[in-house]
Amino acid sequence: MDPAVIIEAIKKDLAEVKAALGKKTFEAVSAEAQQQSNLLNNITLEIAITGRAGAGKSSFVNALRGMKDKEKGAAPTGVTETTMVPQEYSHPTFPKVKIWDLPGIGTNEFNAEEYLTKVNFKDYDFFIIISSERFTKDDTNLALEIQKNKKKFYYVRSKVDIDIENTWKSEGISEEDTYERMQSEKKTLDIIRKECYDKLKELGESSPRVFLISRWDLSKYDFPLLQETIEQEQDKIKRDVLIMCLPILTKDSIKKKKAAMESLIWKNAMVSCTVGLIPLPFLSLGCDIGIVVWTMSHICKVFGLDEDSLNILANRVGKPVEELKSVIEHTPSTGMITTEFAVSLLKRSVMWGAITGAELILDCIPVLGSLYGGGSSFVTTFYLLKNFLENAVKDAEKVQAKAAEPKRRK
Ligand SMILES: Nc1nc2c(ncn2[C@@H]2O[C@H](COP(=O)(O)OP(=O)(O)OP(=O)(O)O)[C@@H](O)[C@H]2O)c(=O)[nH]1
Ligand SMILES: [Mg+2]
Repeated sequence: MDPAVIIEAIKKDLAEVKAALGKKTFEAVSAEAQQQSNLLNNITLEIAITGRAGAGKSSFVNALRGMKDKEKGAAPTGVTETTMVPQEYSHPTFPKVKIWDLPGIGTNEFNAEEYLTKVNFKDYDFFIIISSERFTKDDTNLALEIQKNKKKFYYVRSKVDIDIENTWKSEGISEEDTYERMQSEKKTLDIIRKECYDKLKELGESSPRVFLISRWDLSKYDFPLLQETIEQEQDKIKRDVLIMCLPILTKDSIKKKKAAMESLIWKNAMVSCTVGLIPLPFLSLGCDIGIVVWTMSHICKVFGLDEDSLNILANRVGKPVEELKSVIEHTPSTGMITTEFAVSLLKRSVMWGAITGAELILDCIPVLGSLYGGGSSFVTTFYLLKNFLENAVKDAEKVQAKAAEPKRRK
């Protein structure tokens, strides 16, 4: 590539970093980055799933974790499998994120207040109230009580796939009539939405919000909107945790994950060039390789490219995991992201630091002058992580496209 073009691209990136840096001092950014990494490693997010018996709570927990109902470790589901005490299920790759399968409400044994006390409502960040039919007084009483306790809740209407199928059958719309099916589906969803809205109004909700879902496909209906709404209503750090751990269901999820990671990588690149710095042999740069390794592994998990996430996705879409892995071009498997691997990438990335030159760096971001090598270590580390992220995004898109392909006929 033409060096002038490269220099322009670097200038643009550095200008973006400079804008993000704003008036913050380097110490402040460093503290922020460390705090962010610590929080991401340690923050807990407790999601409570509640609703009447049989509403689909346990099934929803399994869907969120990308699991089948009968799989080992899945929440037991079905008519005889009533959950009697809160059951905790960890997110498969971010274990500090917990999904709680709460006992069914409306058993007449407890009122809403007693129910919330019994399930230790203070422990949860927000509640999802599921119903597979009409919402009832039990649901709205519970919502009112949750609100009184200054927590957020979301009404979810489950099993809409059944309503849609039933309408197709009753209207005699065959599988071949795709257009008719689509129209009918839309009509059914509108009817359910209105029914839920009217019922909740009647029960005293002033401006009800209901999200329509099917446990069998979270990419359909209102689940992506529910995801988006919950994210918007969390504080910054919990929003980041949600963005990182929630499944990739739309192109938008990848975009959001990328933006969250972009804000993390430049900070981590800065920190890695100051804290616990070890000058690397044969490289005229110093950086804390541990931070670089952690950031790359984190990127893999966030984009579902680690072994566990790939297995879960393969399981969900019923394809061999090897088929999904076959389209990954750049991102190594998590076990391969070691210090040696990071050093080998740094060696390749070192040209960025060299091309940039101290003058250009200092011209763009003077504060970097205090770093090892007058900022060239930062540029090297930043470009390594930036490339890693760009590649992870491309790989994640390919994996999602592969997962979405119709299954091959045997
Ligand atoms: N078609 C369809 N079936 C669902 C959906 N969600 C749940 N089910 C089915 O509904 C039944 C009850 O689901 P569960 O998840 O066990 O319900 P629950 O709310 O946990 O029930 P309890 O623990 O007894 O209160 C199961 O047979 C599920 O397979 C859905 O979105 N679509
Ligand atoms: Mg259950």
